[in-house]
Amino acid sequence: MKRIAVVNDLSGLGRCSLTAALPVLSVLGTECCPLPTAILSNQTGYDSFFCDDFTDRLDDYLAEWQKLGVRFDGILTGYLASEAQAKRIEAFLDAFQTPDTLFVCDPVMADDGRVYDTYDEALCAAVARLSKRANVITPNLSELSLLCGADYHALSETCTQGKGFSEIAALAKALLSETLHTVVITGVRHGDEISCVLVTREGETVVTGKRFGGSYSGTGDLFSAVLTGELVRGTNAETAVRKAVRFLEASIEESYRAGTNRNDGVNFQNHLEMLL
Ligand code: PXL
Repeated sequence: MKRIAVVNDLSGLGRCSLTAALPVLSVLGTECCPLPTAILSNQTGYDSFFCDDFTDRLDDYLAEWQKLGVRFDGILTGYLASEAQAKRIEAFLDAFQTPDTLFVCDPVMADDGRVYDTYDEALCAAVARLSKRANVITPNLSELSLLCGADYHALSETCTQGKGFSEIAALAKALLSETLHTVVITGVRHGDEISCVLVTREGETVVTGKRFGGSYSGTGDLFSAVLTGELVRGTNAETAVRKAVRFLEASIEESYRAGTNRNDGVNFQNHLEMLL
């Protein structure tokens, strides 16, 4: 069975990070091995939360994994708490990333053109370093702009009019390297639709779904988990992205109709069978 290390936090409420990755990767027939970065009572979008940062425990945790000689077919990283934590994750990659490992980095930093309050310049620089050693990255439009030094507002304006895809694809293409072979720009909104732009060495593909309501907690984590599980199993990138988009579309539609609070995440559980 393929084994995937997921570097992310465990949030009791919010259906995001590890509580999103675990069921998705399991349904996809892969073993999800959490490397927990923090334990939270609930994700940070709620008015208040308890957070136990796990950074200081990571070295001991990883020492045991090294003793066991464990190998991973895939590594997926998401939200990071601090630059110090990012440095430990880089050390984890130094020890566990091999030429046979697929490293998927969700370069979480920003949304709607705004860098998250908890992300300072040093942490954003660390995320950019992680992105450079990844094989696959899944930035949203704000994160793509940061990684490319592009103007988010101009880019988002062209997208709103539904004609910005070639511009986005050109930016993503410039990021491709010997290591980085796939960029998926997620959540590009235009009218009542939302698209993902997939850019590989072979070319670009736009996958579009219907948009329901605003943004919900955890959708990026569900997306990156589906993508990672499928790619590690050998599915081609376009099929993997289409599967992820359809799964998210169904989960978000159900949540929208049920009036689910955005902080509680989406009702993905009834749609896991789409991934079987
Ligand atoms: O997936 C988003 C996410 C993950 N982890 C934590 C968060 C959030 C979103 O706000 O707060 C702790």
